[in-house]
Amino acid sequence: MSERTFVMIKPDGVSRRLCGRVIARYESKGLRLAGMKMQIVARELAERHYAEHKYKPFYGDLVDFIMSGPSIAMVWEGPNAVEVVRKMNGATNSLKADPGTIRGDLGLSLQNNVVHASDSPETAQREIGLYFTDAELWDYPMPDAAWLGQKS
Ligand code: 3AN
Repeated sequence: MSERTFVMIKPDGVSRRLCGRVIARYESKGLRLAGMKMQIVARELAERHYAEHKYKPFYGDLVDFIMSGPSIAMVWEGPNAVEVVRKMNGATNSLKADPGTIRGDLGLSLQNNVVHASDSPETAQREIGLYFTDAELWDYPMPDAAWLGQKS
């Protein structure tokens, strides 16, 4: 069954000009891009996004970092999209992320770890709702979907 997940290319990924490479990985995997938006995240949105980390020591730095420059919010769709994207992104700490993952190949930092992705379908729903309206998400045919094992 198709699933949607929320993904963000963080300010470090944008400023290091890694957007194309990150997006190409998800596309090549066979996921469908359902929505995309570039912005400097407002403080209120950043705080809502990272509410679960509110009492962690790194919360302030995390919120400041995510607002430090433009980021790209995206919704990717496909079978098991949440788990698939988490695996492709690799471990939170880029220093420990396996080679072959986005963080393992493109990062060296714990905080500046290039991408964010939802950690469960429930989180995905919440995060998609924070960044996108229904009208900003798109459904369209994928001619190669059968080859990729997807219905459409
Ligand atoms: P993930 O992004 O892999 O889901 P989370 O949700 O545990 O990781 O953490 C959210 C973000 O907070 C991470 N992407 C990272 O930028 C930052 N972070 C997590 N743990 C730490 C830490 N111990 N020190 C500094 N920043 C951290």
